[in-house]
Amino acid sequence: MAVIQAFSFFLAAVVAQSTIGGLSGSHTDIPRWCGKPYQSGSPNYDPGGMLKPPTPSPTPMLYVQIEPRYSIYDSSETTGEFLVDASLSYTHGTPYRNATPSDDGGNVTVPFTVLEFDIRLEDSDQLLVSDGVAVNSSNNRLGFSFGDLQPRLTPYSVVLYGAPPASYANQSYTATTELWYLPAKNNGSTVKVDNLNGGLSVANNVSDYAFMPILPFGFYTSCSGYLNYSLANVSAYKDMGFNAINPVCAFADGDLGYLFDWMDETNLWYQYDMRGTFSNGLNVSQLTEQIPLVKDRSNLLSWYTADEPDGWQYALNQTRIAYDILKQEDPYHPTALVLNCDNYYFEEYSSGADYIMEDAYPIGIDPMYSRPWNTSCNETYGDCGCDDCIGDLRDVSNRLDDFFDYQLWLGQQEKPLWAVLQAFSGEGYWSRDPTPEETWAMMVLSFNHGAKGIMSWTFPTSETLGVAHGAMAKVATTSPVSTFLIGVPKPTGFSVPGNELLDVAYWVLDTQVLVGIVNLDYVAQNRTIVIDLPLATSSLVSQPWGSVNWAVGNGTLTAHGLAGLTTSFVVLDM
Ligand SMILES: *[C@@H]1O[C@H](CO)[C@@H](O)[C@H](O)[C@H]1NC(C)=O
Ligand SMILES: *[C@@H]1O[C@H](CO)[C@@H](O)[C@H](O)[C@H]1NC(C)=O
Ligand SMILES: *[C@@H]1O[C@H](CO)[C@@H](O)[C@H](O)[C@H]1NC(C)=O
Ligand SMILES: *[C@@H]1O[C@H](CO)[C@@H](O)[C@H](O)[C@H]1NC(C)=O
Ligand SMILES: *[C@@H]1O[C@H](CO)[C@@H](O)[C@H](O)[C@H]1NC(C)=O
Ligand SMILES: *[C@@H]1O[C@H](CO)[C@@H](O)[C@H](O)[C@H]1NC(C)=O
Ligand SMILES: *[C@@H]1O[C@H](CO)[C@@H](O)[C@H](O)[C@H]1NC(C)=O
Ligand SMILES: *[C@@H]1O[C@H](CO)[C@@H](O)[C@H](O)[C@H]1NC(C)=O
Ligand SMILES: *[C@@H]1O[C@H](CO)[C@@H](O)[C@H](O)[C@H]1NC(C)=O
Ligand SMILES: *[C@@H]1O[C@H](CO)[C@@H](O)[C@H](O)[C@H]1NC(C)=O
Ligand SMILES: *[C@@H]1O[C@H](CO)[C@@H](O)[C@H](O)[C@H]1NC(C)=O
Ligand SMILES: CC(=O)N[C@H]1CO[C@H](CO)[C@@H](O)[C@@H]1O
Repeated sequence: MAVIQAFSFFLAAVVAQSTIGGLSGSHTDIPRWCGKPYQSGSPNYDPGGMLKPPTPSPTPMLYVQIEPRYSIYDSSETTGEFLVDASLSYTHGTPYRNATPSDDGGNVTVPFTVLEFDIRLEDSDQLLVSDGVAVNSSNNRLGFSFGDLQPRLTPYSVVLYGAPPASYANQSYTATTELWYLPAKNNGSTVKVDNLNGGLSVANNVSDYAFMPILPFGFYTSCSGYLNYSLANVSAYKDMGFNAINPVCAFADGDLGYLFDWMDETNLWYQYDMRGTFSNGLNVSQLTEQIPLVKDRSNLLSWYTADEPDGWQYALNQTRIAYDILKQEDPYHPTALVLNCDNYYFEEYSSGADYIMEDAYPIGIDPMYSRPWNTSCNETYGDCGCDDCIGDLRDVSNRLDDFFDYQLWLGQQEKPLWAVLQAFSGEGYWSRDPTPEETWAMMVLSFNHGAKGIMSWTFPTSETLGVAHGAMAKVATTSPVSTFLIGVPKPTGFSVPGNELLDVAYWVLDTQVLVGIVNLDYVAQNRTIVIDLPLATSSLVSQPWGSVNWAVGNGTLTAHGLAGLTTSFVVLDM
């Protein structure tokens, strides 16, 4: 995180010796962040590790993918779902011909518009689903029953065999995935990732082990400067509106059981932070020691392994090694990490996470010139505190967009993204704190660009920023807003012609739509602003966030003037 980055000169040298392997070989002795030399006088060179969009093929391919709706199921559940994609893609998949022999002897061809398939357990060949989906459709939900499937602590391998319907069809497609069907627990917690909508679903003693969807919202929080004092401090944090926390301490730091007991007692969901202990180089003995101390606690939300592994240039396999150990020792919880770099070995580092966090901190930086190190910053050189940033609120949404693009380029099933927002300043890079208005703008931008959780750096922050975060947390984690944010796969963003500084996105659920609006202009506009929604709408239901005097027409939102940095969430009937 930021605080550690200040010491990156000292530590990078240590890291270089102990853990770097295979990274741009001969430059490992130069202090670097995100692979870029940042000390004045260091030579400039290509840091490597940069993803580029794949070259499109001239004709579309059929890209068939399958994954379970939830990262895990347990034996308290009798039915599950698979998500099946049959997308036409110019970058991934296998050859597709939009013609398939007809059933009528095979001489005549008909268009290939439906993919029929069986989904089976690989080992036993047991049939789970037999169905079909339209070619070029995605996120199709296919229900199935667990029947007499044995719950177990290892995943089942699942395979999909697909083809056009006709019996003479000569095109075929396969896709594989893993299905976890675990014995239900009656202690601790069980947490699953919703692979369709991106939220988490949690079960523990408070819910009587029933799964409840949550949108996690909170802070990385100091243990020695706040959490270790009292249960009252933990309750006070929760009462501010937060449902989640990342205490920046671990059992390896001392006997902190009482502190985790307090969070269990208040039902505050924690990311268990092993930034300093998940791996000493590639020695994982501290990781394996900590797992049994934490895995059966009632508010364990997730395992947090690497803090900015890309910034530190940890060994490329380090996050995945920890991930595999965690899955084996505790399949009941997801694993997360935060990436600090814009585009540095994204695939390798993110392979160790079930959801990926980004921490672009744009407020008060000089994106062109590194004040702490007296160098310029560009794509290959320098550390300006926010990698490849423009020093604008949109650095946050750009980073989320980039991480979604990288996953698309890699042909991966999308992992949820969370935003780590700036609630601090200093360390030479950041000349000031964000204001509350900038904070809310970064939050709505994050949601508008698909973030499914917020975990800001760091608490205690200023009283003003603590209150600002709590105010949004109360709205974003409760209905109606949370119902949309984690009840829909991804918001649809669109631009408003003539108002390029408006960031607008919407989420449709049944007969209502949530619209998120951010005015990125710092200056008030004294003119009529009309947002044309690409949907028919009838009336305003509520404005859970903001106080814009919106007039609602059929498919339009109209405001006579907007204050600088206005943010608003409105719910409309369709
Ligand atoms: C991980 O990478 C390091 C450095 O590249 C290498 O020495 C080590 O053998 C790798 N470990 C595994 C388990 O692949
Ligand atoms: C980036 O900055 C370094 C150091 O000033 C310089 O050598 C290099 O040419 C610059 N690269 C680009 C792409 O501007
Ligand atoms: C298919 O074509 C072959 C050769 O042209 C022909 O002999 C056969 O009768 C045709 N079958 C049908 C069902 O039209
Ligand atoms: C496939 O669907 C996408 C959008 O979902 C659309 O943009 C594209 O044109 C479709 N491709 C074909 C070949 O129909
Ligand atoms: C599949 O069948 C079509 C029509 O009968 C034929 O043109 C095509 O070459 C065949 N493709 C393969 C891969 O056999
Ligand atoms: C929690 O339950 C699991 C099995 O359901 C059991 O293996 C484990 O020992 C229990 N842990 C505690 C701390 O009771
Ligand atoms: C919390 O930790 C700090 C730093 O280690 C220590 O000074 C303080 O006494 C601790 N507070 C309590 C109540 O344990
Ligand atoms: C849940 O269990 C924790 C201990 O793990 C306990 O502190 C808490 O009071 C329990 N909550 C309820 C509602 O039973
Ligand atoms: C791994 O680290 C632990 C301390 O965390 C140390 O006791 C142990 O000797 C190390 N193992 C190896 C093989 O270096
Ligand atoms: C905004 O515009 C209206 C009409 O053009 C004008 O009457 C009003 O004084 C303006 N307000 C500000 C704050 O400029
Ligand atoms: C709203 O607009 C849509 C077209 O955008 C139209 O189809 C619909 O009939 C309109 N509804 C009303 C109530 O005017
Ligand atoms: C919000 C809150 O209760 N903060 C308290 C945390 O603990 C310290 C030390 O006891 C108090 O000074 C804070 O007021």
